[in-house]
Amino acid sequence: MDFELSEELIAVRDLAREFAEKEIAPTAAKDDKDRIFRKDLVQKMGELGFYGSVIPEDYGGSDLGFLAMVLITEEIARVHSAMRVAINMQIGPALTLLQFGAEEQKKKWLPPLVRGDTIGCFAITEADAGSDVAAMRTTASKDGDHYLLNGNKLWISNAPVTNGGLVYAYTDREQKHRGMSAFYADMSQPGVTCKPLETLGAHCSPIGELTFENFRIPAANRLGNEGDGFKICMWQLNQTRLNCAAGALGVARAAKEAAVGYCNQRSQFDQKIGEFQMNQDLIAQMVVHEEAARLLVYRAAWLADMKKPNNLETSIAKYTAAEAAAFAADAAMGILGAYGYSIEFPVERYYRDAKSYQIVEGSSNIQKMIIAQDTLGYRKANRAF
Ligand code: GRA
Repeated sequence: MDFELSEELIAVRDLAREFAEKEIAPTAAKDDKDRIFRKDLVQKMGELGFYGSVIPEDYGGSDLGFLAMVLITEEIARVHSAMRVAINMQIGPALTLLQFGAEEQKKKWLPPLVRGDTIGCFAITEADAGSDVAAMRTTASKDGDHYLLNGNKLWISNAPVTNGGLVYAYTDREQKHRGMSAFYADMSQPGVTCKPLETLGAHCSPIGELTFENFRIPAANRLGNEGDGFKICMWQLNQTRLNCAAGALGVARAAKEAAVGYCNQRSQFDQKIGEFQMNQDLIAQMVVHEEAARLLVYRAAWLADMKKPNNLETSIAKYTAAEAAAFAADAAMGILGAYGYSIEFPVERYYRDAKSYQIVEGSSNIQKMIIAQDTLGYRKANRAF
């Protein structure tokens, strides 16, 4: 077992760290406060190849792999978690197109997603279909060589700014999950409207509700066959879950760094607050949870790079990293006290952003369900496609 990163991976990680610290950090607090979508930064990340690490060169990527993707993602999320969501909105559709798209579809849609010219999204969730993906109601009915999409997608990241992404809908509701299909949709076409929504955290990641009313999608935009949608969706969630796991790891690290810095700077009762054992307990737990999460996230990425099934390992990594982020943000706020609670300092942003990781891309409870059911033999989490 080799725990050393290659020189190439170290260089990629350092590039992402430098970009995050020089270009994202200076305005992160203000961008968060003003809820600004930094399209310029999203496109710069595209220029730097941050979305292309998992995409072959033929389609505009660098093919560096999943380990590169998680290293980049961790560095970006450490500085501003909302910018991590932007990465996921590009690589989620891109990876799914790469896996299930026909050659023509890949040639057409992948390079602009990798560059950041297309601002991506993926529309799965609905008002009554969160954890229960198969409960979605959006339909796609055949109309000549098009489909007419009708329905509402809720909590869709990038909804207010997207011009292209994946939409999942039923082509045959009678077939339950086996009647779901996946489409690539040009979101700049008429028939889709967006109502922007606001959330507790991730303020620089615009989110909203998409309403499709007789929205026309060419039949040529379907991925795979009619009825393949649920399995495509499950495959996609496994990829985007790994990105979230890496993002949570970045937030856990940021919160720990803030706590450590403050412990060494702040004195009370004539000693540095790091000397109090109750704070040492929190620091130790932060370190342990973060390190465990890092090893699990890197292992899941390594398995993906080896083209080995990794759904179970990704769920374990996502759960561990999300809990590590939530713990670290909460502990950091305890250590920083009023300075943590104040909006003048970044810990309250970490706290708000950390919470999202226990909810998105399959909640912590969904990850636990997958892990436990696999262990008990009720479900096989790992599948080969
Ligand atoms: O028997 P079959 O042939 O019909 O197949 C079944 C099963 O074998 C069928 O699907 C197959 N299947 C899979 N196939 C390939 C199940 N899992 C997989 C897989 N991983 N790969 C039905 O299976 P089932 O187990 O009966 O399905 P279910 O109980 O309806 O649902 C399963 C499950 C709960 C795991 C699923 O619905 C799920 O993952 N739910 C969580 C939803 C989720 O993660 N949503 C994320 C929304 S997007 C988002 O959060 C954006 C965040 C943005 C950001 O911050 O980055």
